[in-house]
Amino acid sequence: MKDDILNAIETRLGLSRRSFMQFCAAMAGTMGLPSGAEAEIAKAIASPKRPPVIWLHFQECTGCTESLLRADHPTLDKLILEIISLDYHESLFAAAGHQAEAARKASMAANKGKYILVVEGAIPVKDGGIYCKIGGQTALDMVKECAADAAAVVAIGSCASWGGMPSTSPNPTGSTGVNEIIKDKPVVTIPGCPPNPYNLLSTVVHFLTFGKLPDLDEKGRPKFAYGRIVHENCERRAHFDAGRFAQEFGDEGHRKGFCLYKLGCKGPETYANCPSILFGDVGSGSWPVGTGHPCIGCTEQGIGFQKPIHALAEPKYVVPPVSYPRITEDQGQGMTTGSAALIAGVAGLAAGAGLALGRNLGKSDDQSSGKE
Ligand code: FSX
Ligand code: SF4
Ligand code: F3S
Repeated sequence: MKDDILNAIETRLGLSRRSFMQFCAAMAGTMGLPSGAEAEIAKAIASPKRPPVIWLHFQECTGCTESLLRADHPTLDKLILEIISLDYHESLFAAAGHQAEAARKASMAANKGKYILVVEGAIPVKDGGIYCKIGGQTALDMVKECAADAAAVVAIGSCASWGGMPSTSPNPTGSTGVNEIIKDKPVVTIPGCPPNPYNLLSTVVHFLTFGKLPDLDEKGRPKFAYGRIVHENCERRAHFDAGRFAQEFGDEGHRKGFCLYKLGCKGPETYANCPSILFGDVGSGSWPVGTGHPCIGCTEQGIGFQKPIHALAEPKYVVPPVSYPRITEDQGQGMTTGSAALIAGVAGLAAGAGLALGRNLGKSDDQSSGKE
């Protein structure tokens, strides 16, 4: 890149050239773009043009915004002030009441067809949407009004994507996601409770760089982030394949970092890139399974906040083996199922084979809990 552009970036973002190019490379990597794309991304971010963003809050806990505020390189405040123009955001606004609503309306009028609408939180539709109002307007009306002239609509978090926590059964307010309401334009969904901030940053940067949204799946999720199940990239996967499971919290298997499938891990039925990009910039292990808790499927409609946390997952396409081989077999000791059957066959003692098989299965369970 030209020196003058990099100099301008250093001044504007307060980032060294090296950190800036590292950030661009990280964004390109998150989106799975080919090498060289980081230069395109750098050029787009360097442009002084900043897309206006209107950010709405409905039924939620503000965890989406909080997790974004904890993002680093560059921090959200730099992103807000220098890469996008955040024209309306209830948690970060200094303005309040009528002033804030006037700023939203003014930005929408001045940037008709050009602004990005970000929605955080579910929208209650029962009883005409009366269960969530801002400035006297229902969330239902506000999202329709703001989406009408938006260039792109992004539903951030599981609440805005498909109802999330507020839609948990019996869903008394009829909470639902943005794409159930806005049907005339694509809605990008970035589920997660909270979602990984890099998936939003990457989506915005993709829009800035290429002038279009990234490839989406049938639920509106960017394929670069939700194309694989958690289980595929989990650091405990080798334990799953070898049949080594934690049986309960705090047991030996749990302390040894064995697979959490039997504690209800929903990684085998949940699409998300958590194990690949982690959270909070604090290094390896900084994601639910890395800290020893099963994935609860927070990104996945029908799993997170719907299935009991410790109920067993139904693996999408990874079926746990029915029996598990030992990693090493002790020479000349014990009896394998095969040899037991052979001996039993020779001696005509079918019942003996059944007994040996039972013992072996019991032993295998002990191994899986780390009680060997
Ligand atoms: Fe909270 Fe966001 Fe969860 Fe929902 O994240 S972290 S309840 S997805 O809308 O604020
Ligand atoms: Fe990881 Fe969970 Fe899969 Fe086990 S079941 S390998 S802990 S994602
Ligand atoms: Fe959520 Fe599971 Fe990732 S609980 S944060 S989808 S590991």
